[in-house]
Amino acid sequence: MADYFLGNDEYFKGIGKVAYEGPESDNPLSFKFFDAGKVISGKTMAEHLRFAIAYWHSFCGKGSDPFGSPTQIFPWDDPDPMTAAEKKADAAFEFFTKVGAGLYCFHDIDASPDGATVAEYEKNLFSMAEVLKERQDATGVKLLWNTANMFSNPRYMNGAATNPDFTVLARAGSQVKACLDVNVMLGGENYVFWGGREGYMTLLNTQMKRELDHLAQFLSISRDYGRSIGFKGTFLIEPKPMEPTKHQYDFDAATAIGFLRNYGLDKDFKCNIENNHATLAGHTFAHDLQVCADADMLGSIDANEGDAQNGWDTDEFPTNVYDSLEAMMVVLKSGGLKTGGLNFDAKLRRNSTDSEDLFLAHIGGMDTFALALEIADRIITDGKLDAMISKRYSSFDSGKGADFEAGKLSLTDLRDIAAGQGESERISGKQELIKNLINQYIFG
Ligand code: XLS
Ligand code: NI
Ligand code: NI
Repeated sequence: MADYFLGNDEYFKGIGKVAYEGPESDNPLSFKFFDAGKVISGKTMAEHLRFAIAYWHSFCGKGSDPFGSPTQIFPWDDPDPMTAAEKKADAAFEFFTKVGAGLYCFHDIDASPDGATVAEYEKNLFSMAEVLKERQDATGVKLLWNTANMFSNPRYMNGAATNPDFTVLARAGSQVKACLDVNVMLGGENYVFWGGREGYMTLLNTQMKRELDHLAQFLSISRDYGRSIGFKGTFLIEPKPMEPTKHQYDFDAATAIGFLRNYGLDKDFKCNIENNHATLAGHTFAHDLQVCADADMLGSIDANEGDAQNGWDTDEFPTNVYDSLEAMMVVLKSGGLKTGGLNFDAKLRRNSTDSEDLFLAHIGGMDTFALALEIADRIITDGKLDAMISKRYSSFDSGKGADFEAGKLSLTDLRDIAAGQGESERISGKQELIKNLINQYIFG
């Protein structure tokens, strides 16, 4: 990956390319566990993990919250919006190359100023896409996915594709069309729909079925347009149960997959699973990943984590090795991330205001997933856990259990088998043993 800032203003002054220095290093600006070129089961760590940087949190989010103003002062700010956007792109590519992430993700209006009209919006976006293309070519950094922000502008307060007002739906369509054009220009590997306001605040004013039909129709024509202009990648739905709506239609992986299948969209769409969204839905990260893996719908991952005591999307950088490890076990067993990636949809805390903090946050996230990858690979290759699981289900491997799986037994057959077999043994699930074993793999 070529360095980017050479010849431009350097925004993260005094910070060079982050290198692997190993677990003994006391240099905070080095990787302790992420060793990009290290081969694990036939692929390098970088190939397995496919890290991506989220433009919005890292280069747009200024730390404001409902109680206070921005705390971040970006050296790439500029009073002229197009100049600011170009400087931001320079800062972003400087960061990508210094931290060593090969992929990035952005919303349209993260990268380019919004417009008062469709034409103005398109003009800004297409001109910024040229800028991004140049930076991609200069550095080798690639686009994991882009998306349309159809939730911030007040016009989307009642939804975008599920808005009861057709004029708003049409405007949303204009954004998706432009974003797909840009995706193809930039060689994006996926295209994301996160339906932040696709849901309702109260059922008392909502025709839910009609809104879901509209959403499906909107996604279908977006798919058709994307395919017609040569988009060969995967469309991704990013489930989230709520926030900002009271109820979001893509509640969790199972709901999103049911919706996609119901409307015949499951050939072109997969899921982008975010840890903090899964936990908001009352699941674990691994649960939503497993639901996708089992349905061959695992597209990509928004790597972050929530706060166990909070009921909202706090978008923290992942540092929890245990959760990440369970996630990586699902990913590895399902054949890896393929065209997906690990996108750090995570933000610095409001009071993390040093320019090195963005590096430290990403280094921590990358190291966490590197550890998770190594340990998950060890657990899988070792086979002890898998052997325990196989044994647990072995009554279905042969005899009547296998006949049941093959659809050869009726309910009456089950009755007759049960009548002749006596009481079942109690077979322990061995949860305590398994958890101890995992700790042994982590710390042993
Ligand atoms: C918000 C979502 C959002 C999507 C992209 O909760 O995670 O950031 O990833 O629109
Ligand atoms: Ni996300
Ligand atoms: Ni989120």
